[in-house]
Amino acid sequence: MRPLRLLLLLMPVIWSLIVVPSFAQDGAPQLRDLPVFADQRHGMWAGSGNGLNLAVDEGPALPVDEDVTLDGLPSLRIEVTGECCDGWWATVIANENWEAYDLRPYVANGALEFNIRGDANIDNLGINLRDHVNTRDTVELDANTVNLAQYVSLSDEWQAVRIPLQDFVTDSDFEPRQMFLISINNAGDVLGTLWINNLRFTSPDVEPQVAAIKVNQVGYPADAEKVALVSSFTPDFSDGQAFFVLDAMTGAVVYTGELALMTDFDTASGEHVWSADFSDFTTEGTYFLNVEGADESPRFRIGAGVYDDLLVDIMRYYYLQRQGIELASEYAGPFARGIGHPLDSVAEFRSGIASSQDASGGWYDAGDYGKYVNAGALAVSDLLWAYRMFPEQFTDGQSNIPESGNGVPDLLDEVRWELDWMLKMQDAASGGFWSRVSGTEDVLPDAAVETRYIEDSDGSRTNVMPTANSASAVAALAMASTIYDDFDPEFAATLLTAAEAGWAYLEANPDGVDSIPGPYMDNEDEDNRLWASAALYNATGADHYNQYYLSNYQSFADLWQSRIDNAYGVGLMGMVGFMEYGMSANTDQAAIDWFTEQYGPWRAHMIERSETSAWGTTLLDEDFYWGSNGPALYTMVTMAVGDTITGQNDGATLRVAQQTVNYILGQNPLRFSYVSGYGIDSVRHPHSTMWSKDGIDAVPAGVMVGGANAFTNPLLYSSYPAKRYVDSDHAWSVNEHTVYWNSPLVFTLAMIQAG
Ligand code: 9MR
Repeated sequence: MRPLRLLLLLMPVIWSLIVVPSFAQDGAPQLRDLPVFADQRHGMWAGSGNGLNLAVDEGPALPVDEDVTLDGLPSLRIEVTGECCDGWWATVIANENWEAYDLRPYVANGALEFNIRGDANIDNLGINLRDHVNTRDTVELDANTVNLAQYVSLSDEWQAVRIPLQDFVTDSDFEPRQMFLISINNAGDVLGTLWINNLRFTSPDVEPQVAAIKVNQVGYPADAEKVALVSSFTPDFSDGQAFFVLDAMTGAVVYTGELALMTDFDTASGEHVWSADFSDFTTEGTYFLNVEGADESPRFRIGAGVYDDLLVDIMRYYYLQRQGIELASEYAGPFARGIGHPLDSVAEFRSGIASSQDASGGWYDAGDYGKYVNAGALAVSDLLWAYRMFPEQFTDGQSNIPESGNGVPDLLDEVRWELDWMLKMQDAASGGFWSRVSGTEDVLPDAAVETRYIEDSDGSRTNVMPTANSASAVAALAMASTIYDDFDPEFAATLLTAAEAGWAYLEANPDGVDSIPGPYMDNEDEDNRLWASAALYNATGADHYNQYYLSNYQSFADLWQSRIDNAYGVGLMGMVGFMEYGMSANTDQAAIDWFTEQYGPWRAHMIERSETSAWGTTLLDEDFYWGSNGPALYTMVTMAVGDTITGQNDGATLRVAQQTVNYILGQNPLRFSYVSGYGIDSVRHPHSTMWSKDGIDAVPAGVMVGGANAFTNPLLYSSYPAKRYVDSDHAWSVNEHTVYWNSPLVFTLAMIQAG
């Protein structure tokens, strides 16, 4: 045999001997096993009928058998008794919170694997995978059913079973991006017992490589630092290698630079990362980047006002989230709809303490239809901070909402929609605030005609107005009163009166009133009280509020060291209290000095985090929790306000803000823009009941989702925190939107636009 031919024949062997081991150490990691059942049930249903009887536990679900184990793991027991006739039994096994699995990389060579033992005569089982795609005519679609008997002959001994995913998906329209349950059922009348252990998806393959060049897919202001990133699991590029900026219209090279290695191993992505700095290229236009060995980058713009449209759409998101109003097509385009949840105007109290209450208006919180006082207060605060700091960015007529043209900046009209609702959530007698309107229904808003409830009861407690939630409403209303005073003094006075009545409620309940269990439950009211006192001091100048603030602020010193939320978040508002006080008139010098002393090192630490991260944000690996895009942006709000309070003006905050926006808009390990409609590769399937069910194969532009989450969703394939994400409307822990995540993005974009 000729040597070359021998070499070619041996290539696969050489490849596996040389390249694969090196991949394992320096390269893409092996795809994680995705759990279905290991030692606990998550989502599951089981049932039987017509003469067959499947043993079930409460749920109903398959029993977990702790006595029949393998490798220290229990098993799921399928125990069928009865008479044969036309009987059936079935079970479906989902996972955490019934969220979707992203099986795409597993499909080529992966498998559903498990161990099994049992009676030989119960092997005639159908096993299938089911997806869930709201935008398809058939929302839930089964792949091909396989029969267990094709893969194993059952016996009393444990046997390992491997069912290739190809057997399920070949010639099927099944959508592996949104697999959400496994179904197992009898394929005939079979009786007996079997046990399934360690059910999981596996693959011999490694994690897929995302396209190497990462840019902000919207673009960069001409005078901003413009540093794109190039990254890959293996060292595919080199320090000093040329990169090119090309004009998208002509294809001409307009700038040449050199890649600079940032890190050999970035723990957020598992990749080598290089930077491509073209900051000194400032000519307006549309461009893309090229590097030899990589696909060309998505297009991006350089110029003035690159975020103008984006800012408007992100504001318009709130209009589209409005409850209690018909959205006319003139303003909502294809997303026009009738009044959602019309019975909010006669909401009932869960405790039945009183007759109905008008709780209409405000924004739906997120992909669900809840309306929450503390989450809303945070969104209001961010949006009003944006106006307070950068008023020239917000004009009347800017966002095509019904109030456009009324002489008031559209942003303030929009926020007023929420404030009016918040006022309705206040109890006139005590001044306290009920915390939420719940009652999510899985239908379009205008079809949601069931009674909605103000949640005010918890066991024997009735008419509960939690003090943490009440204090957050007080703070938001007090802050708003100072801003609306310029446009509508009467409304501003109403807001202030409500805020002061709310403060009286807080004073009447010094020991606090606990929350109602459920979303955004918050039993620590001190931070909200601090926030409220500062906002009321700013609004009134009354010494009483000043004294409260001065007596309490130092007990929040640990916020400057806290790693949680970087700055603030729902239920964690002490930092915003500092911000409110710092921006007030006639402040106590010692309190301002204290702020300045604490803020300096905190700010330096945040800048250091940004400089240390290849991706330029302040997120540490441990910050990739539910809604990670939020804290990255909250940090920017705190830095911008903190800089103003302390007179800091070195440009670092703007730089970090730009990098954070770059990250959100596609300069991230997934090369993915987390804002719908902005970027060639951007969010298309946010978790949202109304946009999933409206029959429109598109979602509004300007919706930012929560982003990578390494903690609560074990169904995502990547081993690296910044890649734990899937654009699936069935994956709410990574792909939901909220009013309090879009809000710091409004702020941060306004900051960048203001320059
Ligand atoms: O943002 C919330 C996150 O921190 C929690 O872990 C999660 C589970 O309780 O809930 C998130 O908030 C959701 C809220 O409960 C309901 N509206 C949508 C919110 C965003 O997903």
